[in-house]
Amino acid sequence: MAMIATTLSEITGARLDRINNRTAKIGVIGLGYVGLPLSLLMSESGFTVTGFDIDERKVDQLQRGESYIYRIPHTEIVRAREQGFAATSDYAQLSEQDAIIICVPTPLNLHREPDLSFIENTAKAIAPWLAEGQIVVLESTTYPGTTEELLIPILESGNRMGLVARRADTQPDAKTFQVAFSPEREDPGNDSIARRDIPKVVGGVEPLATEMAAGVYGAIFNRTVPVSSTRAAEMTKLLENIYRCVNIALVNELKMLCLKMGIDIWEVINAAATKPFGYHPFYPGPGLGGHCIPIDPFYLSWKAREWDFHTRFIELAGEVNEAMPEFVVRSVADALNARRIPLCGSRVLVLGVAYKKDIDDLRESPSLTIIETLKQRGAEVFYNDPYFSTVGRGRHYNLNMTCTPLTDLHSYDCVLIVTDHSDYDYHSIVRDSKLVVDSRNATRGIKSDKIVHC
Ligand code: SAJ
Repeated sequence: MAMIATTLSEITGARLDRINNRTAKIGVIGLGYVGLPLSLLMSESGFTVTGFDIDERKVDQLQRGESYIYRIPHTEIVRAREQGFAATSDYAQLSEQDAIIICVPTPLNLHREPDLSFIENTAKAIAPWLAEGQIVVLESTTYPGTTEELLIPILESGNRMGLVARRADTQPDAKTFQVAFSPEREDPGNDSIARRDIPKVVGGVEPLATEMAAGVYGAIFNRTVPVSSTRAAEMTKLLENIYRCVNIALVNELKMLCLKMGIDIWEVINAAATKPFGYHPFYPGPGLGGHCIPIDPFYLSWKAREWDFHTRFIELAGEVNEAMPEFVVRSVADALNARRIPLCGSRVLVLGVAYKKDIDDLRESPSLTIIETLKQRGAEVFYNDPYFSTVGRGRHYNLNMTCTPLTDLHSYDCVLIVTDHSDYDYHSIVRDSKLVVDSRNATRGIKSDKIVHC
């Protein structure tokens, strides 16, 4: 990106130079499935990276060269440590950074409203250590306006240097820091595309912020996509995830109709997917999991109310997706009933608690809701998941379950496939079970009257 022709303070200019020649110091706050991979990529590209996290256990593990994320081998941590990466919970070290990137969670609270406490607390932790000319980038998925209405006021009011965020109308002699928003685009479990090949959207409060942020990310992503504002960048991310949420709800609804009509929705989707333009396949499932797709759309719904605007698509998609776990439980009850077995008192083995296949994350997993509902209906519920030896908290109460081995499948009245991990041998599961209810089409191609799709 062309250098912004502007009068930069000497300090800011020096930081921009270090960013562009990759000698900058980068602080990454929040070392989870977004912040840690980002830190490793940044280290690899030459920056000196310091990871910040409030969880001392994570910091200690990283300092020892250990990984706590299934898909990140400890060898990558060791290599980053050799490249100068360090983890700490001493936020005073933020003052030494040229750029500070915030990768903290943005969940919903119990009333399904945005919980911005992680961003708020992180902003308060940064403010006292803020230094002139730094670029602060928020990556956490949130509603348009968060960066400029929540993050910046806390940084401006809490810093000790009288610094203000640089805006288009900032006085030339003001002591400033820069702020941008840049959404993360992680797809856990998807190794089909290298992280550096995923274009990175960047939106600054003003052009210098966009340039500095693009300079940082340009070192690790093959393409940065500058947009005109932080709000445009915040909304870009929400559009991406709302698009998924609405289209998944669409196929979930069509699946329920096709089951009544005796049409194989999976065959229909695969046939539609042969269209080389204007169509992208989504697949029905037991409900939406993960800490993004089921949550992000409601950040926008909540914000839209400020304009008395009702986001009907988002609400309807939410209703359809949230009803899927109940639909799965009803399907199990109907399948057992057809075999003269009441759900109450039946033995049901749930395959998969992760929110999607081949990953070790069960946040918002529909499996947890399905297990709780089956228990509430009186079933004796067991689970198996190669990624989880135990399951503690469910959606509403502690499940306190231990992974059941995949043996004696015939001892269960029903084996319910909720997460279609690749590790499973579906042929032997069907062979050894009395009844298989399949919510993922994992048994496709297997002919058996023991299989019920839902
Ligand atoms: N799901 C379906 N049918 C589908 C696709 C997904 O039922 O056709 C379900 C999954 O089983 C899962 C949930 O939806 O329970 C979410 O899956 P996901 O892969 O859409 O979402 P995440 O949270 O694992 O990752 C997504 C990213 N995924 C993809 O783009 C494929 C991306 O949307 C975001 O970068 C990321 O969330 C994020 O962090 O926002």
